Amino acid sequence: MVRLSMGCGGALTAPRVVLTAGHCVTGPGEDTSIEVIAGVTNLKSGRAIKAKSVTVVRPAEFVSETGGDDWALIKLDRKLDLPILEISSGGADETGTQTILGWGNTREGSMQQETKLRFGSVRIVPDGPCAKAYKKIVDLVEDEMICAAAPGVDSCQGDSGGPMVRQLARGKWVQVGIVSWGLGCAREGYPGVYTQVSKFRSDIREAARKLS
Ligand code: 4AZ
Repeated sequence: MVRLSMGCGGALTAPRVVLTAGHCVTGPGEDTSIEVIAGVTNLKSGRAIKAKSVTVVRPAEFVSETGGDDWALIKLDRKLDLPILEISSGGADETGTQTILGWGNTREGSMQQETKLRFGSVRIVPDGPCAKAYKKIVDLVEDEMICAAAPGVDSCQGDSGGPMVRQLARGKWVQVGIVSWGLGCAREGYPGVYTQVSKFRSDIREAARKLS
């Protein structure tokens, strides 16, 4: 997991490529403005590994987080010697308990981002009930979004772009979602909404391969 200077999270999907949310970047093309902090949970640690962006890839279909296609890749100025987070191929990974993590706000409306990485457990909310919850606000793009919630636990502002992960039986972690949007944070009846990365797995892998 990495922290991005515009105030988002991300995950290392290849040694030189960060996967984040489409709405965290200003668009595709050359972008040398993003600073990346990796390899630490405490952003102020002297052991932090720092890198800069070179280019950004974002699907042409992206308009805004609620419209779907909310993913982007950031090519770094160098390879990082850190573990890679694999993207889930879907199926049983997209059920049950998930872990969300980030340096974002610990409550809705709080202005403060965290120095230490925080994490929490949430459970997948099926598309039907999630779409129903948001019906009055927006139509959930059910095949590109996956919802998750737990009482008092949620992603929040500043967590966007970071991963939702699941631990497999053998102990290995896979990425199931990207923090995307939601109404407020941890509001009862309004799950957090995540980019369903399994649906973009081949697009993301192909784009990352071209960047590497
Ligand atoms: C945000 O503003 C944000 N509760 C991220 C996730 C959620 C809400 C807001 C989901 O970046």
